[in-house]
Amino acid sequence: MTRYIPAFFHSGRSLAGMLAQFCCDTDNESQLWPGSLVLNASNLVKEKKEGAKPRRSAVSRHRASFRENTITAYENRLRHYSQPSKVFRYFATIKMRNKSGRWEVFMTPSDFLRSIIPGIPQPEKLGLDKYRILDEKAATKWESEMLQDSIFLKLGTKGLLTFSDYVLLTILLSIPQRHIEIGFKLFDLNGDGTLSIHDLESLLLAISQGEASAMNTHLKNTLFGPKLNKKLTLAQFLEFFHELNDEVLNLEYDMILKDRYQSTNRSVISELDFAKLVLSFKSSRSERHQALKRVKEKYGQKMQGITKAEFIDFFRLVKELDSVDMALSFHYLAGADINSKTLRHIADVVAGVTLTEHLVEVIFTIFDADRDGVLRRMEFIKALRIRRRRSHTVSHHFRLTSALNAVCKCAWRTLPIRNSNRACSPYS
Ligand SMILES: [Ca+2]
Ligand SMILES: [Ca+2]
Repeated sequence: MTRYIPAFFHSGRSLAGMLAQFCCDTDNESQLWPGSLVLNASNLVKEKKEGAKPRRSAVSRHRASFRENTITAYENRLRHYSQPSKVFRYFATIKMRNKSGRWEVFMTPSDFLRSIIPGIPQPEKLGLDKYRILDEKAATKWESEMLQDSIFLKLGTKGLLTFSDYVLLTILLSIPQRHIEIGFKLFDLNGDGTLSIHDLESLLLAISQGEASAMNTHLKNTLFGPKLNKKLTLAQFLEFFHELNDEVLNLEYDMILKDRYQSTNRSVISELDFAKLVLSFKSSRSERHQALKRVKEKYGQKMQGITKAEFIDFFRLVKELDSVDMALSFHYLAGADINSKTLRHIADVVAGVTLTEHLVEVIFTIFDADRDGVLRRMEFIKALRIRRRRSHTVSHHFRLTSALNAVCKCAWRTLPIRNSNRACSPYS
């Protein structure tokens, strides 16, 4: 029965949104697209300001909070379990004509961040398949909220992301550097140390099982030049990879600050909010509850906060979780306990990050359930492994094994014994 509750609230939310729109909107144009907001150049600025308005409700505070918690839980599950195309359709907020004149859905950088950060609510009226429709004039006037040097602006002139961009970025944010290096070598089929746009296309088609194409991404011009004839070296790709990861972590921190503490002007996020974020996909409710209780007891009254630098260092460590797991298992095999000193040492050696004493203390408060100062490996790794995925995208729907199969198929087809020089496509 409980599994129908989110669907019920989601329907209620959509219905309420539509009713409100029909009752309040005097602009006839908006009725052309039921359930969507139609923007023209004159009301674009107003809508931009209203877009991120927090949810309001006339019902009692308790019911409003229950409703918001239910929607937040639903959105977190959607981020984690739904098909990438559905996640994209839920969090994307812009629909406009593309260069060939066809209507296409786009994500703004903020939409993209909301799609990967658990607990950040999607604005009202902009849920599944609900978009702001930009007419041609509004599309030309639309401006991204990103800073000039943002990596998102390099992806397209206005930082708008297509579905293929979304898939590619999600993959790049989910996998560790070591996997990028291996993938790069696997798809460098002629072995010259560079990737062409066609190699990247094969990689993306294979990983996304045909759902995303490098040809549809704005990223192709950034990586391969306007004529798409540039060859991409591993060093260039890694530079882009690090720049993207650092900027997204920076923006993620700022977005959490803005969402949680807009009224208080606080400059650091609390230990409790950090713990909620880290444990957002933890399957055991009671363990999550106990962990949050420990954090609340310890930092509820004397909050120091998690700085942006600590936040970025922690998630850099999470990204290298496979190597951390291996290092931890060596320690366990050797009979050594994982205390705070060992964890700091592993973080330094494996991910090149220096965890502050305060951050290590917070990590132990979250994960050390029996409070004996020693970390249980599997609990620590399991919870963070789920968090690292960013979304369900890479882990379940886009299988790296598909990519490896594609490489094997290509290698088989190009074997000299088969005496065939035909072009290799993983899907032919
Ligand atoms: Ca090559
Ligand atoms: Ca323990």
